[in-house]
Amino acid sequence: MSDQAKPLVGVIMGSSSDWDVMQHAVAILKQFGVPHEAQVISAHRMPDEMFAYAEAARGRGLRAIIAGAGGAAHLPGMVAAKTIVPVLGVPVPSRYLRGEDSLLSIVQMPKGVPVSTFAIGEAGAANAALTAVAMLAATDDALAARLQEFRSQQTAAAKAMHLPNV
Ligand code: RP5
Repeated sequence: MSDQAKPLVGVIMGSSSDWDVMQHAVAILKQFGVPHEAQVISAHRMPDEMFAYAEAARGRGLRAIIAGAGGAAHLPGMVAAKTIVPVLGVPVPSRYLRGEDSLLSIVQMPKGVPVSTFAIGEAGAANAALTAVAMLAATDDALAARLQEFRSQQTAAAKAMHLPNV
């Protein structure tokens, strides 16, 4: 899957089973009109393709890579090892450890090769995309205005919240 313009953000995931979570990153990128692409690249089942993707990323114009994986989630770290494009890691909930394994696998990168790590699941996927938007907004005033409006809408919604009488 890819947006029509040259992608600025790559969304990759270790399996199609990660899509339920990772679709929330793609939804944000669509909402903000950020050119993007999304595909399955598995660290342990497609290692050659993973390295090729990472090696080509900067030359293709990608400004951020959002990488989601579950379990022994080495995809974000291994991609980060092969590119200086910022990697935003999303821990996908796993079957037995509910994503705590994914989180620890992604967040505990040794010093020198960073992976920015987000919350487990849907919130992490959406926030990784919002961070990519913020990174791009640093040099795109129109995108910055859309991001500010997005935040203002959340503020207004929170201010309008009412609790039931107790
Ligand atoms: C990881 O293994 C994927 O990121 C996924 O979260 C997990 C399970 O993959 P499937 O067995 O569902 O393909 O590589």
